[in-house]
Amino acid sequence: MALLLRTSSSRGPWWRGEFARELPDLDFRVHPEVGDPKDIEYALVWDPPAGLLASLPNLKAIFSLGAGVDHLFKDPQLPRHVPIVRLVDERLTGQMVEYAMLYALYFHRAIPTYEAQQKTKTWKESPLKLISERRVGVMGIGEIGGAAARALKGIGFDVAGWSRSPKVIDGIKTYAGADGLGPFLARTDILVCILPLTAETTDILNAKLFAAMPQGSYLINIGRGRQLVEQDLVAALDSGHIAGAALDVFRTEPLPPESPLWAHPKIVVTPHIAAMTDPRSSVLQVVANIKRIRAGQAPINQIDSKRGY
Ligand code: NDP
Ligand code: OXD
Repeated sequence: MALLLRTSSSRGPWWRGEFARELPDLDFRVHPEVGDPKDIEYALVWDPPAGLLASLPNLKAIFSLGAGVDHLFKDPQLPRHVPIVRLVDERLTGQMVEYAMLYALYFHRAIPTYEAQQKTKTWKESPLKLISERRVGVMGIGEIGGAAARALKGIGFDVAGWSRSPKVIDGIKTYAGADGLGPFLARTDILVCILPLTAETTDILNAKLFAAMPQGSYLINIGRGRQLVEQDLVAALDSGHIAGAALDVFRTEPLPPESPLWAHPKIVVTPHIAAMTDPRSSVLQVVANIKRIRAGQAPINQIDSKRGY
């Protein structure tokens, strides 16, 4: 019985080596070399072609190569009766936290202004707020967002979080659901989006949301590109209502050369690198879950297909 890896990266050989060490009896195959589809019990995938998973009749689990699973739900033939498991990985979470902290500090310390001034050899101080006066709002306070909120609080920001269901996190103001969104946004100077992409979160970063944030606030989007209405952000930046944005994820990836986001003076673009799955740590939870399934147990970190995350 075999595992099929489908990755858009060149990391097939790396994964093969990790599995050979951790689970030597596993027959490891890399898409498109599927062999007999009936052999495949486990699929470890990122953005699989539509119909691939449905063509594997003996699948026991679908493992996402990332924390997000929206890439799976794009496939109309996704076999929803098969357990879908996402990555919950300390290294991945740590990298996301680094990114959130990096750009929260970047905006807090007015670095975009100093970068622009350097181009014109301008020596001029900007006002410096206390970090405890800078209000950061984290949208999505699950595995990653919760860790980011705690880390941002740990370096002194005034942090709040927003989620679907009510939460209690020490030292963090929490808001939930549609009713909590307005008050959450009204107190947010730097918004960090770490939401999963679902029907409810698609286009959530739009003109109405930006209007509900204070004048001169900032956006960091490390959730998913389809959460952001890109033209609404450009309009909010051009009007000055939003002062700057750091974007790691985009509606179309790679970001097309003709996108106005590339050259916008108030936008930082990174190529979906806030975190990168590390086979050395991620293999351990896939192997642990295969062992659980072999022992007749349910895998951990299974997502709720109805909820979409
Ligand atoms: P989790 O499932 O642990 O957390 C998701 C959070 O979002 C939860 O707090 C959840 O609320 C909240 N949420 C979901 N839907 C809504 C909604 N409609 N309204 C309000 N809150 C909502 O996910 P992770 O933290 O592990 O990952 C989050 C996302 O980060 C991934 O899905 C992926 O899109 C993105 N990501 C991006 C990466 C990058 O490189 N840019 C790397 C890794 C992840 P509740 O707690 O109530 O369920
Ligand atoms: C993920 C990602 O979901 O890298 O893990 O985007």
